[in-house]
Amino acid sequence: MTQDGLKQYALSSAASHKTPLYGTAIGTSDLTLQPRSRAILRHCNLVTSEYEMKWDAVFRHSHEPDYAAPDDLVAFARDNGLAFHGHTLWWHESIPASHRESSDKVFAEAAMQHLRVITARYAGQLHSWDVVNEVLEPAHGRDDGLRGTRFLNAMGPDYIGIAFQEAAALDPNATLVLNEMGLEYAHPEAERKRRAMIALLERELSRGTPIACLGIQSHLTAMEQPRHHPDLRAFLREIDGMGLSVMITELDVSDHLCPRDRAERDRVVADTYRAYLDLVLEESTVLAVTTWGLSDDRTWLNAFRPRPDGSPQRPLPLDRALRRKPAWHAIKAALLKAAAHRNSTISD
Ligand code: 9MR
Repeated sequence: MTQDGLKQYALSSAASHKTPLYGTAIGTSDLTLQPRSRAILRHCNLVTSEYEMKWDAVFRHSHEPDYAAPDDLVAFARDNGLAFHGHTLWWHESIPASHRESSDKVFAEAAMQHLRVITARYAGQLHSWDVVNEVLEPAHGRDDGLRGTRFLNAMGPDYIGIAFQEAAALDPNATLVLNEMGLEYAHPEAERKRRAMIALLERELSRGTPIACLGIQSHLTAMEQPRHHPDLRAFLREIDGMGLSVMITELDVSDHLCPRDRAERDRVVADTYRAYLDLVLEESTVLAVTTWGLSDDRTWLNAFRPRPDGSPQRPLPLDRALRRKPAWHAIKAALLKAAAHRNSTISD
């Protein structure tokens, strides 16, 4: 079957033209396994790097950077006509071991050097970059809601603006994304984070920081994520009103609170995908929907949030045999609904 023939049955065909791209996080091990790389090509029109592009990953083996893995990922996307989303330039959890104890000055210089070199290396080849990741943590007690990190300590609160200015100068065509976790939840801390995000974006945009898009990670939990979520809706309207697009950057649905029965679990997970995507796609200009893995054997959740009964999590669109689950159909339906809506709005 030709690639076009495959695409016609794929999520990426629901996600085309005026609709968001659909993608997955990948690693280089996915590229060499034939059924897996085939599934990626079949279902996606965007890919992102799950960890191999991060600062600590690039400096994993020595003081010299090694770009072999990100080079392979970017080449895979280019050779197969997929958009590539870079993840991520500055994240407090991906600092190389050699810089955990370095002075603020040395740290700031090294962080800037990493940002400049990797942005320049892939300039013109990426659809978008997560420039900074998880910069807010209201529980850390600052008035501006910023997370206390080495980046903040070494460079002060201007570090976010600096990162975006540098990235924009080196790769003017990439959409620059500020990526955040926990904006999508229903508890009071999430609302505090949403308020802090609005204030941060207003501050940065008013001083000309070239943020184009808000990345909403969207690691959801089935039976916890509310079907109706007026606070999230209001937040997304405010983001839209600021002229920012949205990317759903790390979507998955943990089933650790669901009953063991597989069919029931899959139904609840799919339902969570559908309600969430419908809401975000209704309120935002969504550039891409990315799931944090494509099939259930490639999820971080078994390690991070194991099910109490010990059975493996089923949080992604495909099962371990790469067969479509109800979640796949839920994503497809949400993307098609968004496409129909956008087309009717455009022709109005
Ligand atoms: O899923 C990623 C895992 O394989 C890596 O070991 C880990 C550390 O680099 O990062 C995980 O991805 C995280 C993402 O980069 C940022 N948001 C939370 C994700 C899950 O922890």
